[in-house]
Amino acid sequence: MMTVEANPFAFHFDPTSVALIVIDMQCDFINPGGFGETLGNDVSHLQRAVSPTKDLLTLFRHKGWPVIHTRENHLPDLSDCPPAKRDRGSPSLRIGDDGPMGRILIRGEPGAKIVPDCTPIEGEHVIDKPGKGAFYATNLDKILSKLGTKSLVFAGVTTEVCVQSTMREANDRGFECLLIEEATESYFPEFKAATLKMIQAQGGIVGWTSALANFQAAAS
Ligand code: TIU
Repeated sequence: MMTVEANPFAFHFDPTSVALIVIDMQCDFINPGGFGETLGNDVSHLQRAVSPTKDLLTLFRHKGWPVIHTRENHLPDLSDCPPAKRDRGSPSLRIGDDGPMGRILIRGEPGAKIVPDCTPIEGEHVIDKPGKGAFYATNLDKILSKLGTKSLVFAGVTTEVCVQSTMREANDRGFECLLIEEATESYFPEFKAATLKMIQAQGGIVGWTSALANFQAAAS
């Protein structure tokens, strides 16, 4: 077992049953001109998560531990996009509209791709998902079961939307979940801070958080 100095207390994991899940590190959320910006967000906040996520990827690849990437997107005909999602609010462009990085949040378009620093490599799993949580309408549960995963290390964006939705469901499904604090960001710094606190509260009600350096120290 390996032990990470974490919050609210130490996180123990077996290196034979750990996996990294990197949530939605896509141009549509992180770069100007994508889905995130159409919603009125300042996307520059998310850039901070890129380098720490790259460091985590490097560590897992070096160790030979499994890596799963997710991408939020929709089929070109929008058949997997609930009208309630596309029609909500007054974004500058809606899902499926043409934008500077191709059609907004559509599979295969430049905006839906993972940012270059976090690009998946051969052998890593890539899951396309229509929802915020990564278990809904995907084969994530089958992948994790095949891998024999028990502990999930989380990185990605945004902290309180797709990362938290996925982490909460993973916790319900019996996984021990650790979110790496520097490797996640929100458009709203106060929402990131609140999410970390929510995870840590009540004796780790849905998991743990830790600094990247603490995870790196434990894994070395
Ligand atoms: N809007 C926002 O904060 N997030 C999303 O829509 N998707 C993800 O978090 N990936």
